[in-house]
Amino acid sequence: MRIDIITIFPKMFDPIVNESILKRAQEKGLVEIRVHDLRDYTEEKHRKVDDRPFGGGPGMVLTPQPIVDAVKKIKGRRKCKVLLTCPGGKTFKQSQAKHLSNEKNLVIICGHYEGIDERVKDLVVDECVSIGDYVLTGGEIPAMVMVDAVVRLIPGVLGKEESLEAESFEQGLLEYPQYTRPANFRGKTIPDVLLSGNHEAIKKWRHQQAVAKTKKIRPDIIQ
Ligand code: 6GU
Repeated sequence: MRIDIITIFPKMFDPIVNESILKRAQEKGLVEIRVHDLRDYTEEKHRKVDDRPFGGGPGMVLTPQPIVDAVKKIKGRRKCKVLLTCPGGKTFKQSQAKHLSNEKNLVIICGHYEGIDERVKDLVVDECVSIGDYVLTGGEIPAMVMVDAVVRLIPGVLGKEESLEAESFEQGLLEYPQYTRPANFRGKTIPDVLLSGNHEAIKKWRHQQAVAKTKKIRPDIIQ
């Protein structure tokens, strides 16, 4: 998969995209992530990429020219799915991450300021995506969230140590509680069943725990 990110803060991506599992996925050739500075695409002589909103109001709006030209140039002849981060978009979910992990080419535009010229959406954007019901200063962190969620689902990215099975949201359940050594940590012990060696009983207990936890914390995701 190739992922192109268009942003006015390209440096923000370095520590995320070039570390840990995302770094390894790129080294393995499973994904290529390219970060583009929006200012490199503006025709404005002072590299400006924003302007005041028509009709008045606070803040600045990203102008259409640099974004539309960046997307067209980056896509070239490739077929790409183009996403725009915006707080008013549809909420990003595990199911969308799964769908996106099957795409060959993704382009993510990071929104900013009070917003982005609406015409960009009609001209080059396939989908507007939000990561939740709160307001962030820009679309960079949402873009990183989406890249992380999508890339880890590409076959081969996670080793079997970091298996995709039985994880939160996969079966409409949160994950069961995990414990490791020591069995007694400062007087706090672990459930006996985990020491029983009875794999059936452990499986059953974990499922019960996952259901109880989901009902309590996230009744909305129970299938
Ligand atoms: Cl995609 N952008 C901004 N600015 N804030 C957000 C968001 C996106 N998703 C949740 N909050």
